[in-house]
Amino acid sequence: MKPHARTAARTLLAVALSASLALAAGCAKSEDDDEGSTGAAGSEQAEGSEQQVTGGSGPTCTIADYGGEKIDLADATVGFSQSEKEANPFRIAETASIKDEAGKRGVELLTANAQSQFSKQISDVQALISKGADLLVIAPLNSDGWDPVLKSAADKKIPIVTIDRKINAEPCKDYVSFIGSDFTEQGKRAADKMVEATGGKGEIAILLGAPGNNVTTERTKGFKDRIAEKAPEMEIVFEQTGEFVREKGQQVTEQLIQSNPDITGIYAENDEMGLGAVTALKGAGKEPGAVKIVTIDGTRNAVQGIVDGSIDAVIESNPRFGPLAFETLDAFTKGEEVGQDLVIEDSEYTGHEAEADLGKAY
Ligand code: GZL
Repeated sequence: MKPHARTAARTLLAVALSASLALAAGCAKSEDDDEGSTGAAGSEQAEGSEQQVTGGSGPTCTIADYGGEKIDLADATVGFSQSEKEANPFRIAETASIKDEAGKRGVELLTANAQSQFSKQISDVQALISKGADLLVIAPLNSDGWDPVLKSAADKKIPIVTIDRKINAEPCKDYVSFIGSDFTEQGKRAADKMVEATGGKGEIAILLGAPGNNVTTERTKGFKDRIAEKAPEMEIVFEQTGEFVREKGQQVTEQLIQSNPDITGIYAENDEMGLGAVTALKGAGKEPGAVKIVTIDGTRNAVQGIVDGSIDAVIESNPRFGPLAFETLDAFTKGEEVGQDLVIEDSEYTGHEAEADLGKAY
């Protein structure tokens, strides 16, 4: 492990940057303490696809806020904790993006994957700390239960950046900053697409994400509020968690079809569950498109489902945090003021442009 610049007082780094970043594919060498592999497939991103950042006007942090000293990112070791097993393209693309950017910048990267087990994620992060990580980037599985890690990091003044899901702790104090999507807005946009696809009438079902995190809570609230606002006649007759997993999404949809054979539409809170629903509906003899399906993520298979007519719309949840995370760490460690809460804009895929847009999906 490259000797890393250590400073007596490590600073909690706030990362946020109101700028747009072009994303580029690349390769990275990383020291995986879990997977043991090195290198990363370049995340396939459409040339010139940009990650627009909003939220720079929110509360900010500076190194002076923390009384810490600057850390030279080039000499630092970054620990990355991934939450879910990389069977889900969202997680594959997210990890690749972090590895790609670390490799491009020549930053020493340690990675760990909790395989969707929260207790393992806690021990993963503790291990990254003991292996000498100067900075931590965490994709949390759950929103609660982080106190032991926050204390260990604070004791060593190791800055934590959370990406993707939020943890219930104080930004700019317990952790540095959050970088992620507006999940409530994603739910609202999914509702708009559901109303469009169904004409605002009929009975709909929700395949809920995994419990215990803000993504599921916010995607559900955004969707329900918008349906109530725009299509009060539509009735949500079924909601059950598929835990963001394809097989579970299929199993739950099989149950749904038993109890509600004439369901009008299904809102799946991620593509993997939506694809499971497609399989279940096909198995029940339903024609593609007979049940209107709207999902969230923006994976290649789901966008292909739009092309095939089995899915009506996909709202993107952009997992490509690498360029933004490292750009903001770099900016901050140079002493620039950064925000505490970075909301990344997400695109969407619908029938007309899906085929042409397939290259942008992950
Ligand atoms: C969203 C992320 C969700 C994805 C799912 O940012 O937390 O977790 O939408 C994943 O695919 O399981």
